[in-house]
Amino acid sequence: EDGHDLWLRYRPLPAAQADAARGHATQLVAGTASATQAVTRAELLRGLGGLLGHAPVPADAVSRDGAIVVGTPASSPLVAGLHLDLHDLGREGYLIRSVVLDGHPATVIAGNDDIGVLYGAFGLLRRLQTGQPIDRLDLRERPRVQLRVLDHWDNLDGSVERGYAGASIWDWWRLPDYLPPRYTDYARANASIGINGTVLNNVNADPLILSHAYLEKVAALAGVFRPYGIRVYLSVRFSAPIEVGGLKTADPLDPQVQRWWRGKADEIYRLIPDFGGFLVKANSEGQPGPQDYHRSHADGANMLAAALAPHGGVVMWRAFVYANKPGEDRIKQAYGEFKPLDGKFAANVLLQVKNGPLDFQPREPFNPLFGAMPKTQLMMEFQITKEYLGFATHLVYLGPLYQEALAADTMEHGKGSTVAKVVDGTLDGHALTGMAGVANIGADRDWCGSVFNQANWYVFGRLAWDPTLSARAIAEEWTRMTFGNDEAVVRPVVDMMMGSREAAVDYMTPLGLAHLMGHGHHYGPEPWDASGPRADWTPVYFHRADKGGIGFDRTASGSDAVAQYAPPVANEFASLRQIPDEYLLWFHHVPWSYRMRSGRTLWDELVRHYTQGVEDVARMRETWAGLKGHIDDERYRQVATFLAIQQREAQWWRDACIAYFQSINGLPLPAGYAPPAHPLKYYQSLSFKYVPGYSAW
Ligand code: BDP
Repeated sequence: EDGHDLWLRYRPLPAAQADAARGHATQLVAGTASATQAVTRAELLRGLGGLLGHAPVPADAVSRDGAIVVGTPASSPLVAGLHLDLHDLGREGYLIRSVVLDGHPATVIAGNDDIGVLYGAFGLLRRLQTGQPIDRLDLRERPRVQLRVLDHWDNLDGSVERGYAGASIWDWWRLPDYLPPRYTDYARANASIGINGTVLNNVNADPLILSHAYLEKVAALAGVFRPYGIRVYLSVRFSAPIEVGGLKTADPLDPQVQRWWRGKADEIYRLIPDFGGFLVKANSEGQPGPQDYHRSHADGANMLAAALAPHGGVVMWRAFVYANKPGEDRIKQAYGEFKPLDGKFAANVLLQVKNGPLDFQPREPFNPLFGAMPKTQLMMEFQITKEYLGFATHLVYLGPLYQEALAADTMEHGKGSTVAKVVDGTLDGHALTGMAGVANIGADRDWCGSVFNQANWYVFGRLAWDPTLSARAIAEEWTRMTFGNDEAVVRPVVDMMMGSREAAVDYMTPLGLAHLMGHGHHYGPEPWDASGPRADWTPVYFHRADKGGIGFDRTASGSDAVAQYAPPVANEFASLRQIPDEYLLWFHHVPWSYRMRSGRTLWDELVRHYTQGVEDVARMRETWAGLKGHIDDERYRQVATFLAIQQREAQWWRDACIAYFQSINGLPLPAGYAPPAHPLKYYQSLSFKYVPGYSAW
């Protein structure tokens, strides 16, 4: 049990359940005319064989009770003969129904297209894996979001930006010739949760990816992924016409530049007819972009979109921009840049917006661009890799973070105008919709650096399929698929997962604090850091602690970032009486003696939260220790070890932050709270070269 099988382990079900299900999986009537049909059939044989002890017998017709019949009306006369109502399922939806065929009870998995049927096969397997019966079924499913995409921040040298699970899984050296099974397993895993796109390379893009030699490698990967309904996309560098094309400019209004991109798109589509499109980070953190030529983001995006449009490709243009403007609140800048461009983007452009206005912090309010650009197709960008949440080792289930962002109410058209409805296009009637997650996948045996990190890949996919699903329900699904259906395991593990994100917020950045982590590497606490090169990369810029108080005044008396939200939201955030505690210091600078709802002072409350975070991790450890014997040794020990690391580092976060804030406010700790283990100097002396040096002093 090294985690390699992810949630597709297909270990034998308990005898009673397997016995009950076997009668409903006696035969498998499934075509192999297309590659997708073939992998669907193979997955069902593999999954049912594993779960039930023996696989159903492949057959051409239903000759006994309990057959599973799989296909589309076009691929299967049996399915066609059932005259199922498939019209509202789209291309990717599916139906699973218990029917009677030729006098025999059977189960049909049907869709309008092979890919919907594959999703249905995974849906049926998931039911079994999660301990549910497979008789008397009548399920209909279709994705609510069109583009469900992983963004790999993988570099062509094999490293992964913000990757904590080993090197890149793309072996550019041996591509396009060698295609190890791992690529297929990657595609299976993604298809099992409905992911239908992958951006192979880092947003800080190397222009070389657009060279013909690399495009052939990309085409080989696309060939592996195609049967699983996954399209490939590439991050492109805006200045590629210069670097790869030898032109003197990358000005989007220059006809030569436009021609170059059109030619490049044609070349790509000759190699990859179903290529997805481009992801672009432009004029952001030093990347080139249209503004280098005094053109707008829309000019840049639309020029690329025009090159892709004849082939059906899209541009995912990132809204993560913040120029180095001293004095201007960093979190306001993307809105300032993009809001005026609402309605100016071509039909095949999506604006890819991070969930919060800063940068994937443990907690942020929702990004005010959601709800502010009704004439633009906004797609969500979440981070799955835990850049700001403890890298590989900390157990932080991101479901609650995603759900919080998706459920946030923009109030754009009154109550119920949730971010989820912006993302699924229903709020403003957009057809082209998307959700991206920055992948946490690497070459480690377990793909994600820890077993629990796999849950974050899983929950991202499930929420991209349906942003209204609950984080808890998905955690339970994943737990059952990953650790089995032993109720003594499921409940405690799910509870532990569900509490884990709040624990991390508490020991890192409670009450609306953000960006207190170490410079560059983003690991561990450095709230004191005020070093260059940019003020808005430093913790002191964000927490603004001084003798008088702490927090960033973003009300009208400060940066007025609240004004970027619809009035009811702005009013709530601006009001000290109304603002939820969890966003307090994000929007307000308040005195240390400020009286919180709890009756405690802000300082006491802050200390309480930091301490709570550490205690919660201690409890997670106890929970896990209680599962010893219920979980195989290998995975048990890895998680136990990682939780011990997490507890030590939660303590480090708490102590370093408390020691620092205390050095500023000079206040005593509230009664009953232990002082930091070391003086502030100790925490400040820790270095981070290659690995965290907290034990080095
Ligand atoms: C930041 C990461 C940086 C990314 C950037 C981005 O630290 O590595 O390049 O986001 O999203 O969070 O472009």
